[in-house]
Amino acid sequence: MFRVLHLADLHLGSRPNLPLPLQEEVYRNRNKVIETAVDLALDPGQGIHMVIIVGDLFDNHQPEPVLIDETIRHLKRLESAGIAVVTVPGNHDEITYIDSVYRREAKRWPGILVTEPMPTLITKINVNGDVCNLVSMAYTGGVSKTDKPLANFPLAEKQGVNLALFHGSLDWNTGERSVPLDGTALAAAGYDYIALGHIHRGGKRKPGNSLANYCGMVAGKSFNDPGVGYWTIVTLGDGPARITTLSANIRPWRVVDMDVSVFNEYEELEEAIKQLIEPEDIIKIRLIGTIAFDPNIERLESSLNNLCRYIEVENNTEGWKPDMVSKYAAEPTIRGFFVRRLQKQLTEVNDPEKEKVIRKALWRGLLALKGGNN
Ligand SMILES: [Mn+2]
Repeated sequence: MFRVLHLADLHLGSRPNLPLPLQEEVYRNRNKVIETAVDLALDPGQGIHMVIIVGDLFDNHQPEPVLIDETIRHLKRLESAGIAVVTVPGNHDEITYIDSVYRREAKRWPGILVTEPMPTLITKINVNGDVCNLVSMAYTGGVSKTDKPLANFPLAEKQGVNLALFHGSLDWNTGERSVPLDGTALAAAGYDYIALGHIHRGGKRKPGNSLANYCGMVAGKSFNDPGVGYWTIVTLGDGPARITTLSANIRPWRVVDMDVSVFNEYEELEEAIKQLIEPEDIIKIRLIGTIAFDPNIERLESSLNNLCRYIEVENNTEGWKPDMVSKYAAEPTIRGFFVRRLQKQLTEVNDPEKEKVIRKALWRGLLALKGGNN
């Protein structure tokens, strides 16, 4: 039996889209995720025997030299402790280029560095008394044949644990740019555990009797790519593969949807947001629902920004509250005339794109008629 820390998509060296100096601070802190991962693997309480990095360890193929040195230093700590380390290049840190970090540093890279361009039985290693048959590949532009989903997988060995590592996707019909994997062929290969990278939000799949799993990105890099916030540990060689997760205690990029339909004025909205933000937050508030007042995004952001590390507010509301619009429409005023005119257009339009434009015009027009700089 052995326990594996399954890592992928750490994207070390990714620079967050935040204002300086916060950007630099978050960048430096986020790069420490490799040190934290190695500390976890070395924690005797975890009983980890092997660490696998299934692609996109770095955010690009030429990370800054300091980051390379630090990463190698931490991976060496694993090697020194007798923990097996396997690194698979991904699509961000592609091995394809002549100046790729994995070509330049191949000689001093700790543990096993996968370089074969097509699915191959890389090696058989002894892990905590078990034979581990390792199948993997390193996507190499112009050499790896990925015009069709990969289907040519070496069959599982009869003896030992069969572990496959792919920075690719079983979900390629969703249109993502990735190394496509044929699920039927993968099921037929009969591996015990298929460790996947590439899909940052994580998720399990069941090709045949195998267990495939995207461990996901532990530490997020943006509001759109917020990370899963947990470590993935897999137990192998003792019955079917078992996955356990462990909270990484990494501050997430928080995204909160707030329905503004219940508020009657700006001050109520501002107060409600104040109640939910924490001092350590890097947070995005998405306003949804219908609205009865001008949410004034700039005013919100500037009055809330010193209550946390960073706040972004996005107006995703559908527009004005219907009862408010009806009330305006009944007025014998220019505003009433404007609303009636746009309402008429809304009943006549049958193109959804044009309808969007009219709703936007109703929104902007009413803001303008309330005065101010709109
Ligand atoms: Mn990735």
